[in-house]
Amino acid sequence: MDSATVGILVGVVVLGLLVVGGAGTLVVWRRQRQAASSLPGRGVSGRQPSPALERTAPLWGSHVAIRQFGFHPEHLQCAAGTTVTWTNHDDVQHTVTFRNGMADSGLLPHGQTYQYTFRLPGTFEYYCTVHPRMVGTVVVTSA
Ligand SMILES: [Cu+2]
Repeated sequence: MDSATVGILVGVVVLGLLVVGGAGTLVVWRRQRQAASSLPGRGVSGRQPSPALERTAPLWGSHVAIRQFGFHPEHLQCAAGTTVTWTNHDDVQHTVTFRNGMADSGLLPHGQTYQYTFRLPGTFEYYCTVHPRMVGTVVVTSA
C-alpha cells in the first residue's frame, strides 16, 4: 500500500466519522425538540406530530374506552376546551395518569368513568400506574 492509498483510506474514514457524528447530533436535537413540544402551552410546536403518532393517526373525539388492558383509541385528538371521558370496561382497576403530573384519575373500578377538560393545546401522554405498558396520548389543538 503506497502513501497515496493510505491517505485516501484515512480521508474516507474521517469523512465517515464526520457523517455519523453529524447524524447523531441531529437525532439529539430532534429528541430535544420533541420533548419541548410535549410540554403544555406550546401550541404551535405541539401540533407537530411525533413519529410515533404518525404511525397511528389520532382519532378525533372525546371518549376513550379502557378495554382489554388498552386505551381505545390510543391516540385521541380534540380541540382545546374539550372534556374527555375515559370509561373502564375491564374487570380490573386501571388509572389514567398523565406523565407531566397534571392529573391522575386514581384507581377506576369496572364501569367507572373519569373526565378531564383540556384547556391548553399540546400533546399529553398518559398511562396506567397499575399496568405501565398501557399508554395513551391526547393531542389537543387550538380551539
Ligand atoms: Cu391498568
